[in-house]
Amino acid sequence: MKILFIHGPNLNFLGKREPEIYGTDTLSDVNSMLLKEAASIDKGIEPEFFQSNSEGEIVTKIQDAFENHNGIVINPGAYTHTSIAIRDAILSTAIPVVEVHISNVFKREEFRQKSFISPVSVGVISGFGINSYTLGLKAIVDFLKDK
Ligand code: CA2
Repeated sequence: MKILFIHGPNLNFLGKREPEIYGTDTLSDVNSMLLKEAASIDKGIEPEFFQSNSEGEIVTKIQDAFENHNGIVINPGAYTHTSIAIRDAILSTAIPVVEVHISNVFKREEFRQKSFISPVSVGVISGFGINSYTLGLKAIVDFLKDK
């Protein structure tokens, strides 16, 4: 089972800025944690990691996942609240997607409470720090196993 993790814009700064909101773990810590978690769930899970600050690169990565990956866990970062292009890419590939956020976007500014991605996702996990990613992994794996 191939799972693609997509980290959107500015998440390469994780652990380096704004620790009060996003914590002190770096993106590479998150990816290592996910590799361990995946192996402990099922050795057949093959995670792949991708980070980009560019909307077009994220769209292309989602298109490339077509017929190559079984599921996607995405933190679209600020593109969550703006990107019809990422939403359309998810719709066109029809790959099951779980949307994750480190912070609870519903407790923050009003503009963060609108997501263009949630309506085309299987579900959303928001507010559990970096654990949102492990919960996202479990959610996509369970969803794919039940399918
Ligand atoms: O809570 C989340 O995971 C967000 O997707 C993070 C985005 C934000 O625009 C969304 O509304 C919610 C921002 C990512 C910025 O990541 C940083 C991490 C560390 C330091 C600075 C930025």
